[in-house]
Amino acid sequence: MNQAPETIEGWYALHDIRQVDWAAWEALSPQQRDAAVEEAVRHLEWALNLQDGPEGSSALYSLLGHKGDLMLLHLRPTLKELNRLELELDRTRLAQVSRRTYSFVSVIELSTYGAGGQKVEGDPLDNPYLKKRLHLQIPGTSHVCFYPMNKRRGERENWYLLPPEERAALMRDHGEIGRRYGDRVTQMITGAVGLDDWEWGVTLFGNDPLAFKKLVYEMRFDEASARYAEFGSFFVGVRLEPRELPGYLSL
Ligand code: 76R
Repeated sequence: MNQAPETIEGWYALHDIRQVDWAAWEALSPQQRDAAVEEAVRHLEWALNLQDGPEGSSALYSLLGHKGDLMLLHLRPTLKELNRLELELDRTRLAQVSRRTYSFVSVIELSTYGAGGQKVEGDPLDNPYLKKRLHLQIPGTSHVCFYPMNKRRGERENWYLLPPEERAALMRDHGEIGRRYGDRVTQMITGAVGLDDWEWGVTLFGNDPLAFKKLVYEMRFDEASARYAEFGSFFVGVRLEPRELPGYLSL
């Protein structure tokens, strides 16, 4: 049997995407809208300032396009904490005039391909480099790009039937391209096998959205993606602070 690569897991991640029903929003009275805005800001500040628990990181983004208006990204040590965050949001008036158009449940994942397939000895959280990635503090960059992906399991091309050395070589080339964008893009790979409908979530953070385009385009030509990657929908957004929400909702 082919051996699965060892993976190291960090915080759980929830990508929570909501679309505001603007007609329902406009149908509220000005007092109801004010109360809804105040409540939403309070909820977001509670979540983003980590008042729900001791550890994690959260951010809010305004999305472009038809797939959603707002994306909340939460990283927490347990699924229970993520569940509470979504339920608390569901109870707000803003959520009652919104629809959830997409969500993705996954967990920050480091595979050991980067370490040449070597086993990571001891507690990975004792290693400052690994800890920083497993317990990622979401960077304060102005843009985000998120998409789910699979590695192909077709009749002709099947990632999961490749020998480990071949996968490691492909991931080395992949990492090499990625590292060239390291100064412009922070990447977070989250594993979703057994948790959601795709195998991974790719979340990219940066100040220049063109860097996302160039990075993803360049990777399309790299064998690991060219031959084996399958992609879901792409979501792109700009960072929004909770205090900007009243302006956002009254545009
Ligand atoms: O973790 C590391 O830095 C080691 C090298 C590395 C691994 C193991 C790495 C580096 N990635 C790894 C794993 Mn990646 N990554 C993607 C995408 O759009 C596409 O074509 C693919 C989507 C992007 C844009 C990207 C960016 N990577 C993975 C895995 C798990 C595979 C497995 O286990 O089989 C996936 C699905 C995936 C996909 N990758 C990097 C980047 C970038 C920017 C880097 C450099 C990171 C850095 O220098 O900090």
